Formats: sequence, C-alpha cells, structure tokens
Amino acid sequence: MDCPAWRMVVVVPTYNERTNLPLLIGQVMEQTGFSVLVVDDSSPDGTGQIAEDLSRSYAGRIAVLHRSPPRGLGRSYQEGLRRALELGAEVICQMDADLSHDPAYLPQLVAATDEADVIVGSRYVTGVSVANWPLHRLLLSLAGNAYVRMITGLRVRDATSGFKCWRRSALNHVLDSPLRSEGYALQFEMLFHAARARFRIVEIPIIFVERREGASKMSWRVMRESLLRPLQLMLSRPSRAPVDAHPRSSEMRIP
Ligand SMILES: Nc1nc2c(ncn2[C@@H]2O[C@H](COP(=O)(O)OP(=O)(O)OP(=O)(O)O)[C@@H](O)[C@H]2O)c(=O)[nH]1
Ligand SMILES: [Mg+2]
Repeated sequence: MDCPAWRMVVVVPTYNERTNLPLLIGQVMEQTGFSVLVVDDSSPDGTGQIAEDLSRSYAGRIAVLHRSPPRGLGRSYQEGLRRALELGAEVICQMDADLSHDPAYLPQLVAATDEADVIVGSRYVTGVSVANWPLHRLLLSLAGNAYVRMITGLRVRDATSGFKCWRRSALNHVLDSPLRSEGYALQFEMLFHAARARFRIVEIPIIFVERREGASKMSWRVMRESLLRPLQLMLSRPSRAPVDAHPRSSEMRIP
C-alpha cells in the first residue's frame, strides 16, 4: 500500500461509531488525495465490520486496523499513527469519527504543513468556536486547556484537540518519545514532546460541532489522567535532540 494514495493519511480511532463512520468516510473521500486508516477497538456495535465494508467500496483508500481488548484511545492512536508512517505517509492527520471535526478543513490543515510541523485544528483561536456544546463541557475544556498551558508551558490554546496534521519528521520524533497517556491526555502529551523538540506548532481555527449520534467515551479515569499528566510532563527530562524541525518555535517556554 505504499502508493501515492498513502502520502496523506487520516487516522481515525473508533469505538461504537457505526452511524457516524460511513458519513465521515464519505466526506473524507470527497477530499482529493486522502486515505483513511480506521483504528477500531473491537467495537461491540460492529463498527469494525462497517469499516471493512467501506474499505471495499473505496478500494485502495481505506485500511482498517482491528485491535483486541483491552481498548484504549492512547494505544489506538499510537498504533494507528505508527502504521501510517509504515505506509509511507508524509503528512499524517488525525480526527475523531463522531463528525465533530469537519473533513472539509483537511486541505487547509495539510497546506499549513508547508510552514509548520504540527497543525492543530483549534476551537479557541478566534474566541470560542464550538456548536451545541453544553456549558459544562465548554467550561471543562477551557479550564483543562488553561491548566495544561499553565503547568507545562505549552503555548497552544487548544492543546486537547484531536484534529491535527503532522509532518512525518515531527510525528516520528514524538512517537519515539516516552508516551504514557491512555486517554485524551495523549493529545497534549504529544504536542508537549513536539514543542520541547522545537518543532513548529500552529493553530488553525475550526468550528467544532458536538456529536449527534453515539455516546462520548469520557470517563473519570481519563479526567484524572488529564490532571496528573501535565505535572508529570513538567517534571520530566528532555530525551533527545530533534531532527529536521522547522527553525523556530515560539509555542512553549522551554524549561
Ligand atoms: N479505537 C478507539 N477509539 C476510541 C476509544 N475511545 C474513544 N474513541 C474514539 O475517539 C474519538 C473521540 O472520542 P469521543 O467519545 O468523541 O470523545 P470526545 O470527542 O473527547 O468527547 P465528546 O465531545 O463527548 O464526543 C471518537 O472517534 C471515538 O470513537 C477507544 O478506546 N478506542
Ligand atoms: Mg467527540
């Protein structure tokens, strides 16, 4: 599968997204040049089989990675992103399957990799751009981001965003870093290692839409991890020097 179709790969983790996945895949396929790697965690609702069916409908542009229990977003992302590198991808995007992230932004995010190493589709560049979120979710997200910035020094307004694009060199470096997060904390943990290695991170505004179908997988365990991980990152030591980074990074006060 190391053909040009796999130069730009979108990694999509799924757990019980049977209604959303076909819509998402259809919308990504409308974008020229993108392929999709679905990382399904043995979803009880049959999302994995639906992904297989979709891979036959869009032959050569969809691949499916089936994981065995125990499930975990962190591991799914790491496995999927590594597989995208093995497939030869030069630009690797990641997005949720629940239609909160509009695939129409993908070309814009990829274009920005000409100037930067990591592109974050951000809810908080131009004020707050979220639709249909209950107030408590918004406050939790804003407070979480403020906390991550304050403790880690990361200068990214939406550090918990799951909508990102990576240049191959930056992703390679970050996947070689000691990643520990099981849940959403992986989003800022990966950014932290990219910023520490002085890869250039930019944020591009997106409008985030709350999921209409399926259920959120947010849990207390995930939230507790998100509270502890910034402290652990702050206390951690740099591992090794970066390769092939864009020259400047102003997104972090390097400790
Ligand atoms: N492979 C895998 N995917 C997961 C797991 N947990 C969540 N996902 C997927 O990760 C993406 C984000 O999960 P959501 O539950 O939407 O989390 P969220 O977007 O932070 O929360 P909401 O705003 O409530 O939707 C979705 O595509 C999920 O299907 C998991 O354990 N394994
Ligand atoms: Mg979601």
